[in-house]
Amino acid sequence: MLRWIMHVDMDAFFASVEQLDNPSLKGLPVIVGGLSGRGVVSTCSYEARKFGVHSAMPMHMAKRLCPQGIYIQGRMRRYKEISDGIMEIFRSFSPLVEQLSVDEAFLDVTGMEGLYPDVVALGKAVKNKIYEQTGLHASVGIAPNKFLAKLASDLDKPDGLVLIKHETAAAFIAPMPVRKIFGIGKSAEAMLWQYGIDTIGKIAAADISILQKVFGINAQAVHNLACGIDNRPVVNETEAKSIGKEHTYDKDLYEEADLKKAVRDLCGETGWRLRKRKLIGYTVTLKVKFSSFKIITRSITSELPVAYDEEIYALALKLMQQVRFTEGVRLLGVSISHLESEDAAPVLNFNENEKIKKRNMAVDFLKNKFGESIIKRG
Ligand code: TTP
Ligand code: MG
Repeated sequence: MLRWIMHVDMDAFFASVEQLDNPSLKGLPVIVGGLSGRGVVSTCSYEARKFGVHSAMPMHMAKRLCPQGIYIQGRMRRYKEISDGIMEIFRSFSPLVEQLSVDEAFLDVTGMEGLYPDVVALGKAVKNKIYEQTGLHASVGIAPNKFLAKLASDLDKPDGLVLIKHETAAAFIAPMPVRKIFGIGKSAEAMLWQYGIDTIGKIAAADISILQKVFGINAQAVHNLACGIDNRPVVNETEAKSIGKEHTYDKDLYEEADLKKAVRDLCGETGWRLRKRKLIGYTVTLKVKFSSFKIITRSITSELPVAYDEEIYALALKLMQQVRFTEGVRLLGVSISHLESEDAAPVLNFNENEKIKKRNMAVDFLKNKFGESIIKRG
């Protein structure tokens, strides 16, 4: 049976949701992102892209390029809500769905084309169902594997549907620039150019020893991709749905200062575990077990992705304010959920804070090197 993988990616996702919720914005250049001083563009409608505006661009630059644009502060909670509905639709088509980010997923649809005239009809059915249930457009790529499917979904955006066939896959990608291979960035591209390699086809034809100079131990994997080969399976979300840390104290805690310090340490450990797995999260949960063994939990969902200790602690503090500490505390727990891959969620640059990032990176380095308990906040 031929393997078929589908990659679905929503078009101009955050901006399209804003246009959906406020139809008077349809057809207009809509720019979504952080509107504060150092905010950046999360995304923009295709109308705004004509002005050169794009994701990750500083907001002030976007305003210069497109002064007539409509600028909207991102509303992550709303996007998540719609995203959950879309993922549900995917699961109605295939039991094997791997969510990559808020607006994209892989579906393993092997064998399912039997229920439709062909795989393209299946792709159309997915697109139609998304549109009927949400009013939003998606682009679909269908191919023998993940790499090709993701590449395909991007080729005919917006509202696209591209099929890459097994027998023609390698020839189809051969003329494409090397940067189309996930993981090949500017520096690898420049090194490849030194060897006269500027297309995927030339990587496929290159000597493995040359590729080793550029990609080290990943040379074979890159070569495979260039040949259109990618055996990675689509994996269901068996991954932990939340990450966190809890601790039972030798003596019950009573003092506010002690409670805060304990929560702060738990946030540090949670953040570290999160970043070690290259994840970000949106929902922070605080668990408190009192002397009487009564347990309460409080959660808060952030509009912005959270990855750093300080960000987690700021939310945990808000949760502490919602709890009435009328007796001693035996146990505290902090966890974070609604997780996403750090790469798949470039939304981090909503409000990038370089200082916080650098400090966390330094702490993580030491913890990775010397173990988790090396650093606690003074
Ligand atoms: P993308 O799928 O990369 O972009 P998009 O859906 O807006 O546009 P298209 O797919 O049609 O090219 O990202 C999905 C959402 O993630 C996007 O709507 C906003 C958010 N995002 C950021 O916040 N920052 C970024 O740098 C990127 C690339 C996306
Ligand atoms: Mg998208």
